[in-house]
Amino acid sequence: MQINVYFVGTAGSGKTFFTKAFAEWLDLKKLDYMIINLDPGAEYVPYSADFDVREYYTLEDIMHRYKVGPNGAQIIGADMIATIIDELKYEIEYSNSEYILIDTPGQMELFTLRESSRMLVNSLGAKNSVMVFLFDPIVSKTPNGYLSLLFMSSSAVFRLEMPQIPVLAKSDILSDQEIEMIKNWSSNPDSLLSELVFERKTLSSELFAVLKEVGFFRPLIPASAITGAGIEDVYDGIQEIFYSGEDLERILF
Ligand SMILES: Nc1nc2c(ncn2[C@@H]2O[C@H](COP(=O)(O)OP(=O)(O)OP(=O)(O)O)[C@@H](O)[C@H]2O)c(=O)[nH]1
Ligand SMILES: [Mg+2]
Repeated sequence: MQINVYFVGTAGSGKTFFTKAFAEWLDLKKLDYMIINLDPGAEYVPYSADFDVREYYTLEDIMHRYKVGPNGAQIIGADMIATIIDELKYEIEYSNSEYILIDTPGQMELFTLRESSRMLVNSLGAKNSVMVFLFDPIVSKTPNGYLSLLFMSSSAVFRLEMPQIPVLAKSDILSDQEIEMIKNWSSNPDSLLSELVFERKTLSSELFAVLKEVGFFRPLIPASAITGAGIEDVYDGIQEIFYSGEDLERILF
């Protein structure tokens, strides 16, 4: 079975390095994979990509060709993903790898909100896809920051309609206490509610209740691309989604 693993998260949350660390872990397990870079703006990637969107276009090309600034170019670049789908699909089929690791563009909305990404996901197979969502460790340290990221991770599920594994990224820069505190918020929402600081109490507590009710709170997996901590748990999470016989619709809330 071919499994597509999308690494998604806010800018700088660690997607690219996590893709690399996950690939190295698959290497150790002697599992077959392919790495795909979908970020046309990446200056440097620490892995050797089997398919790199920058071979087709880069942010710089787009800025010159369409006379736009970096933000406009990012959006055009995200939409241009649609033009390389057939080629990418062919390469994936040709490689016959079990794991397809997909490093997505810097700003998460470039991937989660654009129609071309949905086309890509559907074309490569939505049913055999999973998203590893990286929670930025610094933002996650405050109750309001963590809740905001939870909204963003929920919107990615809502938009891309695939199961998600929530990961507390770069956990090596957090203390054990901080990791425990954030993990506790993710698995025990009421512990978070008591710490949230809001001016407009009603709105926030109602939104909170919806997230809780729908089941968006799920235990975060602390992980680090530097120490390798948690990578195996992420792998186990993927196995559970695809091989435990659980109903995928249920996992999608
Ligand atoms: N301490 C620590 N630093 C990390 C880890 N993962 C990534 N970093 C650092 O965080 C920075 C951003 O990491 P990237 O993997 O490039 O993040 P990204 O989400 O791909 O970033 P963009 O694609 O530019 O949005 C880099 O300087 C990395 O060295 C980690 O597990 N621990
Ligand atoms: Mg990146």
